[in-house]
Amino acid sequence: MTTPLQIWVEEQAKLTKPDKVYWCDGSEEEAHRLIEIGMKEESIAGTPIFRELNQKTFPNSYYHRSHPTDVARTEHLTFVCHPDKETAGPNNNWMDPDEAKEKMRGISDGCMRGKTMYVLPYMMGHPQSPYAKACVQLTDVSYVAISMRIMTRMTRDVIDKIGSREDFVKGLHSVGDFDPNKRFIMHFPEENFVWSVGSGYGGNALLGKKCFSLRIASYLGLREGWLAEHMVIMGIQDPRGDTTYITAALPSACGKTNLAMLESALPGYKVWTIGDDIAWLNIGADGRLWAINPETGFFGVAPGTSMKTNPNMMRTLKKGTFYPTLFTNTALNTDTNEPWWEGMDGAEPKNLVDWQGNKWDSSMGTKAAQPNSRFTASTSQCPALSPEFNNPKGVPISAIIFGGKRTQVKPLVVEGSSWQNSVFLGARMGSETTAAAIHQEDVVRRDPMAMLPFCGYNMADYFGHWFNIGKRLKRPPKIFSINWFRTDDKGNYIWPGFGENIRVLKWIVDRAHNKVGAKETPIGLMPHLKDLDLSGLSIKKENLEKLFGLDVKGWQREAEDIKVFFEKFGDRMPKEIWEEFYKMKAKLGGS
Ligand code: SAT
Ligand code: MN
Repeated sequence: MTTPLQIWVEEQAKLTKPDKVYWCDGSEEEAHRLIEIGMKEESIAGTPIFRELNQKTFPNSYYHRSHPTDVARTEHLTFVCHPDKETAGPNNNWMDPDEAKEKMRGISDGCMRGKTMYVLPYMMGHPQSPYAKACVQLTDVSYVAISMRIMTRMTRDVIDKIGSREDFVKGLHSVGDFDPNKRFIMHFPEENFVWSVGSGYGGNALLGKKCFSLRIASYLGLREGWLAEHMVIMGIQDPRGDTTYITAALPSACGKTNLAMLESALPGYKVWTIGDDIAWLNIGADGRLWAINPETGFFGVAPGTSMKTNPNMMRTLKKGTFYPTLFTNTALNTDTNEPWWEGMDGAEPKNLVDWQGNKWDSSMGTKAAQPNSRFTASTSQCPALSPEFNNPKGVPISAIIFGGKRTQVKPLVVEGSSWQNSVFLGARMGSETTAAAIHQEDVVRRDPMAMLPFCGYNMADYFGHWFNIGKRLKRPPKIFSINWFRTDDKGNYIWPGFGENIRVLKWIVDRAHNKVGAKETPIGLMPHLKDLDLSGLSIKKENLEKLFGLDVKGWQREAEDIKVFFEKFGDRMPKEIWEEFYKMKAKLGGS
């Protein structure tokens, strides 16, 4: 009997016209075969898809160079195609679904000619989890097939699981000819379908990640009563041995991976990693919020990663198991055949080529590694991986953190005073832009809950959904905002960050367990300095003021910017958001 899955694959093959259709089984043997093909048969702009790295120091690692125009997410080419524009909201690009499909059919006709179509059956979430979803992605490049094998649970069992069902999650991906004018990432939330052409870059091409697990899943969550969030999931073990689970949302390239596997600077504390990018949050029978990580890999920013900033990630990258590790658009040390990037430990190697293969040294004033160069590695290789990682139920969440990169105005940590105030606290977040997407860098943009590029529907409804979830929780987590990125007058970071962030996490955990008090301020609850363990740090008094004080003038300006953003949502914005906004504004005083 022909199944809906087989029919769908045949239809896509008829349109894209590959030479071969190959159904992946996710095995180790297959991964080796595809890497061989990527080293010998497939290429991008004349460069083989994979090149073997030093197998002694970086076992089972391979190097990949993307097309030079294809190095980050392209938000301006990303569309969410609900039948009506209002459902997509001002936070998304929108196209009518029929028009979008027509356009994509034109671009996709024959786009896999001369290539193999890989059929990738995969699960997002543990197969035994009630929250897991069965998915199939088609792609025409081995890099994406191998990346998906690292990032998801890819097995043939998924095909049996789908059986004769039609409601599996569908992804059609082709790199096309990398022409940026024919590059689109189209989402069809009503059909659980993503159609992406023209880019091989992570967030545009690994369709289980941002496209499904956030944009499409957030809309599923709205209809089914759960949340798909851009969040780290981690356990914090205290000196007594008790572990408290928290999640943390930060925009792309703001340190989520470093946070997720932080090595504690405070004795007796230990962090357990569950995820570094995506959390699916469901309300458990006990009325608590429970989190699973639907992914099985890390797709993290390489520059700045070192034994000092993220020792667990460096260990993960060098672990070498039957999952390959990939390095994309880093520089290469041509003496040792190792990947290299700015901020790596040790002196600058003598013989380097940059991410485009040109001879490079730092006197040239350019970057050797593309600023958004990435590693792709299996979570199973992480020494801090939580024993709960594969628990199909997930872990119960006691605190949620919203963060962003703000060199000015925002203090180190603030707590929401109620669920309503906390949703507003998440909604008002802003962050300076990074290299993770193609746009001007280092400008502040509002990025509520770090979901601006990932919420698959109108964000006004998303805030409403957060309020509704709160009403159903019997034991809601406490909610905080953090900012590790304040700078002094010379532009140097004030807060030491990385392993020292445990000091703030400790306060958050203590608050979650009602062990310490907090003081009320116009923007929320802030710590009494005596409750924060700052022992051994030397932070100047004026800088402590920046981290823990309230810049009233700065916040009055901030309020104006927040208002302009909120107004975009018109009448659809929940009234609770405006209530909290005007409460804050009144407390801040001024005009
Ligand atoms: O490109 S990804 O979306 O996968 C990574 C990121 O930007 O967070
Ligand atoms: Mn991310």
